[in-house]
Amino acid sequence: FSGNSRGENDGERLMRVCPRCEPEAMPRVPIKAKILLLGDGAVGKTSIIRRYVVDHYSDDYITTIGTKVMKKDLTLGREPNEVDMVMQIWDVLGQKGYGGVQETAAKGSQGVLFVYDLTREDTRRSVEEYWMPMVWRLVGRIPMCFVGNKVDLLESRTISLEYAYYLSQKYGAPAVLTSAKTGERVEETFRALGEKIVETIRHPAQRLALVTPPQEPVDRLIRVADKIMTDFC
Ligand code: G3D
Ligand code: MG
Repeated sequence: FSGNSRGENDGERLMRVCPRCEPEAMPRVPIKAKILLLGDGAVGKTSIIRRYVVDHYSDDYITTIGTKVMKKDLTLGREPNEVDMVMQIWDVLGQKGYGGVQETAAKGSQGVLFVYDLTREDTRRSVEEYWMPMVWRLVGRIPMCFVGNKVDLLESRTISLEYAYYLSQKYGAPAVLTSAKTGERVEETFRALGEKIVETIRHPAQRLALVTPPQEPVDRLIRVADKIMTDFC
């Protein structure tokens, strides 16, 4: 379109004539992200979520029945590129065999925290042998973060840090040592996952569900309970 004698276009002319007609800043639309916490029973998933969402830790053990969902708003990045995120955090019953409940919860998630207990080696093995294959089979390689929890119980961190480093190198994902009890690195963990999600949205990679070994046969009773809860959830 045409310029005037000053060489301005229409928009520039409008701004000069009516300086208050600046285009309004676009409202920031928050990104909604479904986050999943997965890991064996009693590794601290519920405690980590409680610490992050309500900043509270309780020694009263409450077994999660089925699935519980909590919400947390956060702002990521730095000005002027801040991004608002609404995290929908899913706390899923972490017992092997309850595959139906876990699979229902896994669908549509954008990020996952794989939690293990630093004092129980078997829970760490399960992450690679059970939880990761399950997520990859259902939703592909979504952004993830490894969380070694209960760091407050360790006398020495050396071996745990080495293992976390190994995991992060192997899978190209952050690996952190946390304590839901003291709050150490809990917030950073969720933020790191949030950043990964934003990165993935900006630079999407093709998501593929991966081929994984067959599932272990599970106890019939668990299978029945799983079926009932899956229908219920
Ligand atoms: P889960 O949701 O993964 O099953 P929970 O695990 O959050 O219910 O926690 C299981 C137990 O571990 C609880 O203790 C809880 O208090 C404890 N726990 C969770 N996180 C931490 C942590 O960071 N440090 C320590 N020291 N304990 C933690 P109980 O004794 O009730 O079984
Ligand atoms: Mg729980």
